[in-house]
Amino acid sequence: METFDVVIVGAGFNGLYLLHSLRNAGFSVRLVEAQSGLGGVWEANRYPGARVDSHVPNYEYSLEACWRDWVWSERFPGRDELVRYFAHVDRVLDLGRDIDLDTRIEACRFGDDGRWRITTDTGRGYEAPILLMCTGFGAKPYTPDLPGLADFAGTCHHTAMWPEAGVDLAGRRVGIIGTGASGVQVVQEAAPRAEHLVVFQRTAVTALPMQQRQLDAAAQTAAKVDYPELFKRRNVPPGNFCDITRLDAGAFDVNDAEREAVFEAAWRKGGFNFWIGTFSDILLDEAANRAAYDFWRDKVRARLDDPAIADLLAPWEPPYPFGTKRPSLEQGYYECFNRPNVELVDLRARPLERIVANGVRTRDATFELDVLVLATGFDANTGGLTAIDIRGRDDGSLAEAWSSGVDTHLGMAVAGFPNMLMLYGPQSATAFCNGPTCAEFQGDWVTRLLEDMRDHGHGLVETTAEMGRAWTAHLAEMADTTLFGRTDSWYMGANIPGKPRQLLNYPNSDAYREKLWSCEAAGYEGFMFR
Ligand code: N01
Repeated sequence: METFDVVIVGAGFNGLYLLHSLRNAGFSVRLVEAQSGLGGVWEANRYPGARVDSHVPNYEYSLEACWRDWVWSERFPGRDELVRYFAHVDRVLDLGRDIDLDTRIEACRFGDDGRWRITTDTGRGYEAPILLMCTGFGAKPYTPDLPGLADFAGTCHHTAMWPEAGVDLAGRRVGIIGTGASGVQVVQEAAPRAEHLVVFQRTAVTALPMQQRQLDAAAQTAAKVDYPELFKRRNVPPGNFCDITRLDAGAFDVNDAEREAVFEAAWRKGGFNFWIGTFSDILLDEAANRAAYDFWRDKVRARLDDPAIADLLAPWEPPYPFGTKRPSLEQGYYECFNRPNVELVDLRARPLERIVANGVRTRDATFELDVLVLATGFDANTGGLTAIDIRGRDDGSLAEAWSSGVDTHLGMAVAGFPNMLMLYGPQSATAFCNGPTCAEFQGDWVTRLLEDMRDHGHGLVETTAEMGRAWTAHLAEMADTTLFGRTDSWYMGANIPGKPRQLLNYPNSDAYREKLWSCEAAGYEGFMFR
């Protein structure tokens, strides 16, 4: 076994930042990654149209070495550009020498000697006192148990397991199951290419206009004088974007005309502005939420030619409180349904009965397909962690510990699993925080914690079951006091049959960061050291 101070699992934003930061702090570190390249979900999600939903310059590291010579071509960069960004980060921070790619971790076992032993599918093994899990929120794609799926004779892929060589959609009969962010993006690519496209929708997505645009390199370079200040803003309330702020007022603290004007301005800015950049109570108060939904609905319906299709894509009554499923960003998604070659199937009225060799059979029809795309999402937050056989004290399994629900302290530590910390993990701010922002403040926090342990000669850090229960109760209260608890979303674990229903992401990144900082200021409250 190769020995290090720290083993990091996963080469996305979190793992790479930690590698850089811990190496600078003098620790010996090895980062292990199952895929052949860096970038985590960006390496894996190579389906047509894959693109980030956070605009430049939010979705990148604040390290000057990384942004100084990097120029983006679009306001919302596509997947290939993001992969190139990770290669750039690798180069400027010289990360690769401490990374093992193509190495899937199969098991991590904590021994009585206070060290983790890590085994992989290549036969390579690692040993370290500290294990940092940076598997991200979307490491485990979810394929529903669709009857007959194995019988399909055409080409079938999950969006997160798309073949590197791509799939030719031109002139073919394409079916897409799922209308979350991945589904929306594939629909936009498939509609103009396919001979016929069938979109199987179970729940309407409340997609927001991306307002994509090309970026001018000279203007971007000039804007960099402000980057240090902008990046500081990501850590100042409200929110974690450097340039999205919301009003310190509720939707009904203003008159109708003022409310419309605020909604309209956010709509025009695009991206997440309409989700998190209007009034303070949109995700808390039913009436405020309904006002946002109605504005969204009317905007979308105006773009659709057929009122029957509009009833399915933008129903008069909200299918769930607006914004409690993560809004996808779209570029012409709704107009795709005005095309003669695109058909929308409402799976609630026409349930899917079986996948057959030549297509998809619903209660009333068979849709003949050459290509079937499964845009059915992820076993989010926990799936990437429980897929690894992680064993803590007394050989206790993490998957078993979480079988009836997740308990963590601050979304970072689990009782019974000493010296293991999770970044961007379940019950932390995760998907309610811009990825790189969270990677940096959690990564800095972990680095300071490990330095503190080293300074005090501690070899062991762990939390208690009591702290885990308290954090879970705190999140349950947040689910109740916001509108999130009402929706069957992956935020709630509710997209996976049988998964315990609980709020898995802390829905306020400012409050979450404060919790981390106050824990640290109180001598790492809730953690025990030896
Ligand atoms: O997955 P999802 P996703 N029969 O879980 C449907 C990030 N992301 O990959 O809503 C029929 O959102 C399911 O239907 P329903 C982003 O954070 C970001 O699209 O459960 N349908 C839903 O429509 C995002 O939120 C970007 O009724 C079934 C869809 O599949 C997250 O990843 C791009 C079904 C799953 O939607 C996940 O997005 C892509 C079944 N049995 C992803 N099971 C960007 O940055 C599931 N569905 C832009």
